[in-house]
Amino acid sequence: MNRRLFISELKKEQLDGSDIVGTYNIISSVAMRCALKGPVKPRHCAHYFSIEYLMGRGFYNNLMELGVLHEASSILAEKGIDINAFEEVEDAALGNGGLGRLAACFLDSAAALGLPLYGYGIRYKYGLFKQDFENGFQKELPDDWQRFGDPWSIRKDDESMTISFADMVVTAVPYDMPVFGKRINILRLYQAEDSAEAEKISEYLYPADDTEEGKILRLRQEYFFTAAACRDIVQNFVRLHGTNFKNLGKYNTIQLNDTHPVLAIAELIRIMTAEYAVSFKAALDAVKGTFAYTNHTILPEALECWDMGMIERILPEIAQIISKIDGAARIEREKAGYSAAEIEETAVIRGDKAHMANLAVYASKSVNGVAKLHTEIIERDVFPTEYKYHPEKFSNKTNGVTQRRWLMLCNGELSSLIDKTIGREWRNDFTGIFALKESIGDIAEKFIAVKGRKKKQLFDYIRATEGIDIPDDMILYAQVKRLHEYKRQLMTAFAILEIYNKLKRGELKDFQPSVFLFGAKSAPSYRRAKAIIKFINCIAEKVNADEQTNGLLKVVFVRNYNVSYAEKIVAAADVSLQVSTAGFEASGTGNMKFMMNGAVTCGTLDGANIEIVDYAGEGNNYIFGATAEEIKSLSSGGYSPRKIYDEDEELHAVVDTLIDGTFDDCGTGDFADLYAGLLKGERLDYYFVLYDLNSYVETLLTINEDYKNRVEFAKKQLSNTANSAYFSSDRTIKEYAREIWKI
Ligand code: 26Q
Repeated sequence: MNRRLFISELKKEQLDGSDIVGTYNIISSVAMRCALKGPVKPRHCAHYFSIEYLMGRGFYNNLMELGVLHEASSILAEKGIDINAFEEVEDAALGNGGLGRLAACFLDSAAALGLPLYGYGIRYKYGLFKQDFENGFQKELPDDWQRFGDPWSIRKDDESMTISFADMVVTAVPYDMPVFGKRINILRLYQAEDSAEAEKISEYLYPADDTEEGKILRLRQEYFFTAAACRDIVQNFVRLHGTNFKNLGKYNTIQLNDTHPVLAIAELIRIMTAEYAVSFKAALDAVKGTFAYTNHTILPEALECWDMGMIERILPEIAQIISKIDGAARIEREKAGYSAAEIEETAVIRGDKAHMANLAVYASKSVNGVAKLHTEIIERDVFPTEYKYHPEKFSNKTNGVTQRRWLMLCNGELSSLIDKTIGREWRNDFTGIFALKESIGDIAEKFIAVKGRKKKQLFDYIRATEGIDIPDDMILYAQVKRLHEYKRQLMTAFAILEIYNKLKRGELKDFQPSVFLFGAKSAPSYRRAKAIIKFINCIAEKVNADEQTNGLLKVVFVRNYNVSYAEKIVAAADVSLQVSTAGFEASGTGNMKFMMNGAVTCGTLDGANIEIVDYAGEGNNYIFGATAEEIKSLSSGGYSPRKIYDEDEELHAVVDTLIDGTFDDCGTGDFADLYAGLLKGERLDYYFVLYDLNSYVETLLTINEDYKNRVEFAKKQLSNTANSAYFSSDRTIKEYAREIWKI
């Protein structure tokens, strides 16, 4: 981008410091105007289909990528405006967690590396709800992100498309959001228009699907954006290469971000057969060379199945094509020697349900997991038969995160310390960060000062937004991620209570003052997750008010955790809590952000934690708890949480706070339900909270002890930063580009 042009254009504008939103829109559009002379879509490219994109604030990141953040900041300062004032403009949260944030990191890396990757998704009117607490309970408020304007998108009316359902026709209007880097890629988000009914399709992210109506809406969403995107890709292909669809996959890969966009497979076949007179067989072959599928979760409840009857009603042609794919797969597999049971297990249609993961696995040229352990699990346990017959289709692509947002942008202080130590080359090629290893001893003191500064900034912010006072010198343990039972925020809550009780009894001499910080949103209908939020808020209230201990122990659950909050937290944290039940967290990506910023991981051998420890060394991290193998064998019988509860007094006492009146769930019965999940009824303590609790507490206390030697601890932290190159999404994207997309 032409910086001089940007400066002169921006200087011409009337900037009014009292109108922050107006000024935000002016600066953003000047930057867009100056930047948008990007390359057109090339012949050969990859497409990313995702129902979520968690982009975070575009403003600072885009100005940084365009190389004009500094210039904008000076021009504003001349006019008396602090560039940080734009933090009041909230970010668009068109996603709810790891899967959506991964999509955003991938787009960033591809643009930075100059690789053509085009994102497709939905332009939701409302993003993920805004979270407030009311008496400690989560309350959901609509996120009307467009009220600040949307200066980083361009509406493309002339490229609108008509999408047909059996009972309605809607217009898909694209909004193009440029992604800046070495090249400019585009994230194309479709908005549904034409009628009130149509508009509902792009109104909410994850509409409640506990009713038939909700399910249908979700089905419409999935079809809506994938159908528009497929047509866009086909039109482009035909323009460049004609109608020889044999070559479709040679020039295009469509990467499916989990199963939500899998209807695209049937739709692409529909377009070729119905609109270009291709035979079903040829269309199926073309599709098989085009799609690639990434699995992000092994939780059975997240493996999508659609009622065939419902698809028939809403999308009759698609239902027919899915049936034909199912038939073709059965014949093909019989010929290939699959047993009858194997054919059934891998079938696209099982009973009266379309099994979206099976469809994806069958019709894709590539299937991948997102961390080493996760890929092993999907090969061995989730898709064993397909792996047996087509091992060549499967591969691992360990996730990564973009160091541009998650280190350079969010932690300027650490970034300049790195510059001073090893020069600036790591900014262009992140593998260069490894050179830091040689100087860890020399810069440990300076690192301690940087951490201190980032903590102070965060604690000031928390004081202002949450009204909670945290002393600057506390050790910061952070657990920030979606709220889910398998992530075991409840286990951290129990661990805090054990530590609190020990402090009260005077058992912890020389305990270093510590704060436990949580950030998480719960799905609105997920009762137990919401109960855990309330429980932790109760603990926070009690612990923070206790004058005997509150100089030593604090607990804070921040409201409305989002990408922008994460940027502040990962930079400040000392200890990254990654304590999922082994075998359940596909990868995790928060763990990588903390690592880059020099936090030690306190975690289980799960997801990418395993690889983090491989790279940064066990001695620089804190691993505890059952392994995935142990969990698997315990799950198949013989685990008795009741026995643990009966035999361990301290554990017994903290679990009992759920039912003994210590805390008040306002008559909802939520706490008793959490208790029942652990000790009563079926599937007792399904996530092994009680099993791992003791070793967790021990590990937290070891960390606390080790922290006393500040310099030694800082060296461990720095070793994590120095060894984090592998966890850059630049590395991940290069692997996708080379091995799957062939771009
Ligand atoms: C499924 C069926 C019906 C309705 C909703 C869903 C649904 C929605 C969202 C299922 C899953 C998701 C989101 C999954 C997700 O965020 N997974 C995370 O992906 C990250 C990126 O690969 C990993 O790092 C995390 O480990 C994984 O949990």
